[in-house]
Amino acid sequence: MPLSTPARIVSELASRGYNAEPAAVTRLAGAPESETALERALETMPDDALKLTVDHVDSVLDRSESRAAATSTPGQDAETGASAVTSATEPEDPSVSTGTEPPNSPDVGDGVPVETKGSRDVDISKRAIEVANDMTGDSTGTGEYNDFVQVFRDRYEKLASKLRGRVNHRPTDAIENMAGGSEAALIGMVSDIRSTASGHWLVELEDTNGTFPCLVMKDRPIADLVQQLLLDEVIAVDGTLADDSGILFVDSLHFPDIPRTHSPSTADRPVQAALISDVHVGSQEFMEDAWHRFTDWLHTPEAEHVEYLLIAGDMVEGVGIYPEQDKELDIIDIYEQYEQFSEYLKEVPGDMEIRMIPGNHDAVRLAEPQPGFDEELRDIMSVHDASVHSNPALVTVEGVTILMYHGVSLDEVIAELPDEEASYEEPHKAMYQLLKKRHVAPQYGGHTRLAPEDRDYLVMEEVPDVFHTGHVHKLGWGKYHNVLALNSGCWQAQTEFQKSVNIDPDSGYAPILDLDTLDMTVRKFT
Ligand code: D5M
Ligand code: FE
Ligand code: ZN
Repeated sequence: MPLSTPARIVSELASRGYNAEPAAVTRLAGAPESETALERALETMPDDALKLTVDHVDSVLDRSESRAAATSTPGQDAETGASAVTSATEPEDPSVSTGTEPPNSPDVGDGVPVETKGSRDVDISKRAIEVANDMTGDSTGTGEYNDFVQVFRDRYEKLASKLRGRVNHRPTDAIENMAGGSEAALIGMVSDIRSTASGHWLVELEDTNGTFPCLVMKDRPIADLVQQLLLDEVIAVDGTLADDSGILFVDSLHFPDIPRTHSPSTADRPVQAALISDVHVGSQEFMEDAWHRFTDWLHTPEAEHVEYLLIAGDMVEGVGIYPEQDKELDIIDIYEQYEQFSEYLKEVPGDMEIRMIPGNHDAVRLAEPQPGFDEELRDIMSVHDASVHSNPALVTVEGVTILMYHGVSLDEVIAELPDEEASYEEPHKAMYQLLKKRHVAPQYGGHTRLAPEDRDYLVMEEVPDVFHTGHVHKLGWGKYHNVLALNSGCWQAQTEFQKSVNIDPDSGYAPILDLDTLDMTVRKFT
């Protein structure tokens, strides 16, 4: 049997009762004569060793550099691989300390490859996880015009219901018939935003009965709010009708928003979740060594409370996502990318509960909501009993409701809104805007594509306790009306495209959330 793929090497090792470091498997797979190299490596392994290490494979392959030498940088502990550990409870003030615990991975060669056992003492009977808003398998949309009408109607209804208590609104066609000069309010979807010749703002709102023009004067404080508007979001306005009742002069503007009184739920025991995204397996820039350090760390007593792993999309690099992307692919076959991703998932302690949603690099439709893959891919990714949900999905972990959304709309929010409200440097602030609009992808037709379904799965009907996104490859978090917004960075080093547009990704960080306090600690594995 030719040992051409990592999966075959792993099963060959397992059949002989050995574990292996994943990097050792990769090295063997890449060797010109992998079968011979594997035999030589096993023959020359120390008698008491049960795990084939990358160093050992390197010595067999006569490679000059070892993994530790290749990856250590000043300030890191090449021996433990744990590197610098960043720990912070306040986003503004991340204190840095250095990891001291060596990853302790007592391996038991029982035929389960690249899995370590026995270092974690967890009681899985205390676990509780529920998922809502997962539309996988329930897609009804045909992409016809009527579906769009239906989904926008549903969006309007759901978001208008959040605004009804705040204004005494009338439908657009009734407002046209009100007396000039009277007070009026309406709730509508933003269908146009224009500045007038004299610099005021004309915002057109649409409800199920028609549209109505609303004027925001440039010198009013609410003019700043117009800068935050996106097309297709639902807002309420209050104001005075012009003499001919043809336009509303706006006095106040309201977003559906998160109530300031929101009081998040917490777990009733010390338990943690690692919230990551954008692994990009299959890309030449996938940071394999950082990933190994992360999964090694998960096996240490220090990570004993980390019982959940949530991955917010872009598990693999995908194929044909961006022009010229193929030049930076390490694995060109999409199925092989998922198979390799599964190998990396196997490194995660077997007792951990894993939940994932797709992103724009994954092999599902790009239009949102994205279903949680087809049977075949779910099967490939089922190595760890991991579950896949749709993008977005609402995952409640021991009482803490986490809205998982990949985050393509963040590019849109950042492009459209002023820098102080949304920037790549502070991705959590762009997330605040989505929370305020109670919709994960308000504006349709730019970066974000929409698949019309019988209802709008992208509306935030329920207030989440935590909002978890990825996509922009920047790490940032903060609280908005008591909701923790976290954008989780990535496991991919800077790509050629990112270099060309000056995106400096935050790679190799694992944000760890205390589910009992909603405090965050960020660990760095590069
Ligand atoms: O995208 C990561 C980030 O980089 C996200 O903000 C989009 C942006 N990006 C990356 N590559 C491209 C290209 N080729 N065109 C436009 N924008 C890009 P991700 O989708 O996770 O790779
Ligand atoms: Fe990504
Ligand atoms: Zn993405």
